[in-house]
Amino acid sequence: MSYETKKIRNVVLLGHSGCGKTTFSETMLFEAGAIARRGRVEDGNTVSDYTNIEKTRGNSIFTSLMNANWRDCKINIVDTPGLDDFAGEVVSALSVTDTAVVIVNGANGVEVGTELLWETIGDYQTPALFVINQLDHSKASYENTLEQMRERFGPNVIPFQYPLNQGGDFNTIVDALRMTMYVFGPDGGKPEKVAIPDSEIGRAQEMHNALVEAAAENDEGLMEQFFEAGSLTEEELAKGLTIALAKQEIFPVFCCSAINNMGSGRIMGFINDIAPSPADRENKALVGGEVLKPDPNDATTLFIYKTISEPKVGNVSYFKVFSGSLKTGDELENAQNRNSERFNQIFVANGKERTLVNELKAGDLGVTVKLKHSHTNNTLFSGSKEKVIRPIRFPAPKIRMAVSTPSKSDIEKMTKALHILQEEDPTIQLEHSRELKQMILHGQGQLHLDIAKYRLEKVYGINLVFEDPRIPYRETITKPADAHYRHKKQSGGSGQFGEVHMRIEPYFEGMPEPEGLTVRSSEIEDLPWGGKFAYYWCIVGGSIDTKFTQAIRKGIMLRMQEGPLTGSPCIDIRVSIYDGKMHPVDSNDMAFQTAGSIAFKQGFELAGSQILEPIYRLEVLCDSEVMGEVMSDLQTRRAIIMGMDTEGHYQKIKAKVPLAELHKYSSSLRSLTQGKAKFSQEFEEYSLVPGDVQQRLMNQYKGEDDS
Ligand SMILES: Nc1nc2c(ncn2[C@@H]2O[C@H](COP(=O)(O)OP(=O)(O)O)[C@@H](O)[C@H]2O)c(=O)[nH]1
Ligand SMILES: [Mg+2]
Repeated sequence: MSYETKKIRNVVLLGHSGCGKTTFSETMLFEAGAIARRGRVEDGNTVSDYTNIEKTRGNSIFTSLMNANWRDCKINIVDTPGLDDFAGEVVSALSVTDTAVVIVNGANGVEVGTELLWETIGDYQTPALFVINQLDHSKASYENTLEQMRERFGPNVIPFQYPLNQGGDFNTIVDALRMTMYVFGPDGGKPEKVAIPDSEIGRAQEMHNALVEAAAENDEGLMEQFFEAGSLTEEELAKGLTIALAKQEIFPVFCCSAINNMGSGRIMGFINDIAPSPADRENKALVGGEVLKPDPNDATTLFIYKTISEPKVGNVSYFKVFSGSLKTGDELENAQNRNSERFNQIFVANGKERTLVNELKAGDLGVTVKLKHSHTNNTLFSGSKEKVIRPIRFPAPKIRMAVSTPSKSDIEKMTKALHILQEEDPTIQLEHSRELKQMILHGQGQLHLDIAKYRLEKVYGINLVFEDPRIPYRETITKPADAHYRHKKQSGGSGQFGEVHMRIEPYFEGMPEPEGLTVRSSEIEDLPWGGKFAYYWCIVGGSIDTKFTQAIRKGIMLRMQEGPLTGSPCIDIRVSIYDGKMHPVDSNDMAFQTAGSIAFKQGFELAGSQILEPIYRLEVLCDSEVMGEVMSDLQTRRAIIMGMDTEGHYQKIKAKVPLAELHKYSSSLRSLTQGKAKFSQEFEEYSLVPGDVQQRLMNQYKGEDDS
């Protein structure tokens, strides 16, 4: 059955790892009759955590799409992992959903994950409601949790319910929106509706008035009505709440014990009645920020927000129909690569279960298999006018690790498997670094990479080895030097002879011509590894024929590529060839290439040669209580603190840190601050390494060179 856009609700479950998202999704499916029996995370039989690795680990690692019919609506439920390492899964879910259900663990209060996710919800401006879960927990405190939420997320956090009891006996919720009370039986499920006892009326009424006021505030007509009548009708209230929710002017708070199946039904009712359908949200979905209305009669525009690879099936693509509708057999064009794709089968999903459907209308989420040319972030469209959905901005990598396999014969298999992982998870990036002679895997954190390693072993039978990634150092010089070298080889057959005299200088933009030399020709180029190389031909009197210009240059470039100090590329150097000698027979390209290379090396070592290291701009956001630890740790990493600031609830530390000191920083920061910090890093510049570091690197290279 296909649903009209207005009858669709796309909901994403967000929250700190372990707060109960997956358990909550299970109760939603059960309450809606989509499953006959509730699974448990501990038993590895929930709909959402269906992959082996999730069952083994007992927590979610991938987003999972599920759906349930509630009254006349279809609720698409996207369950997400709570750990920051899987932030990529969260942003892809937020790019296709219209309401965020933020689950907070009533026993732990607001946790780091909740705070980090709140920032991301803010970036997407997604309407959000809160569910205080685990109210059956012995340590549960609704009051403390609510207070922390208000403190952290602001005055728009508005309670719609409160528990009459908490802890092991929890079974009663006062609903201030409906002004009624729900009492659950021992097995949870459908509660009994009873009147609010007199002792609670005052508190409930006060809560009710506050949410009526909040609803009225966002619509002039309602405001007038509210001032005139002092209240709103049920219908007006619903209208006001829908507007306020869609504008992120209110963040309703509900109560729940997902493990005991108490509370999810009411929340689904609220989602059905009040939460926005795809048609109610102004969606600047198109590249360029234009709005695309989810009009089912419009041409079809579809966006792939996730791809997984399944044995025996191949690619499974998860998508949202942003406009028009999709029918079985439809052929769409891929906006990114112009290929045409035929949708032979379209499905709705419940975890790993997929059910065939004939049609999906604008706003709906679905699945298809075996698309040949389409990937995550691709838009597919019908009709002549191409529309491109704004790609998901995945978080930048936070950790890098060199990878290899014990058996060389497995390298190709490993690369193929890593590319499949990358297709499934764009926050995993594989880099073939010819410079570092390593394959580097970039990810969001140690756990993220460990999961990739685990999957390569279990799914693809490849034993992945992690090694410390090398640092892309650079070499340069700090003062001018002259050098010359005569290459002479006369052993049986054709000999080799070439002599080159050169001046080598640090290159900088706008530097004066080489003193005392006559420049015949010059070229300045951008080096593939960054920086500049200036090559000047200053030969007068023909001591070296110009036909050898490029051979000498080639010799120098080979040495520039693998500098004398650590074998790292050299940057920002000017070489002026001003004299030399030739032999009428034995001079050839090879002779002058060799002479150029060795003369350059000698000159380089006389010119105050220095190693440069990549410096990253680091921004650490942390709770003020852990700022001291973060700062002193940064000092042990040769960091230069550039400034401190506050950002919302966080202290922000800006620093410049050598990449060499940032290896596994994500794990150290997490353990140093118990997860109460997050960071971003970006390449900033190259700068000279300190003397002791230079010496250590040169000794190390020499050691490698000698071995
Ligand atoms: N006491 C209690 N435990 C819960 C509740 N909801 C979930 N849990 C437990 O909390 C743990 C994490 O649950 P899960 O649904 O995987 O959380 P997620 O990481 O947010 O998806 C599991 O052991 C659940 O059984 C609840 O309402 N009360
Ligand atoms: Mg989960």
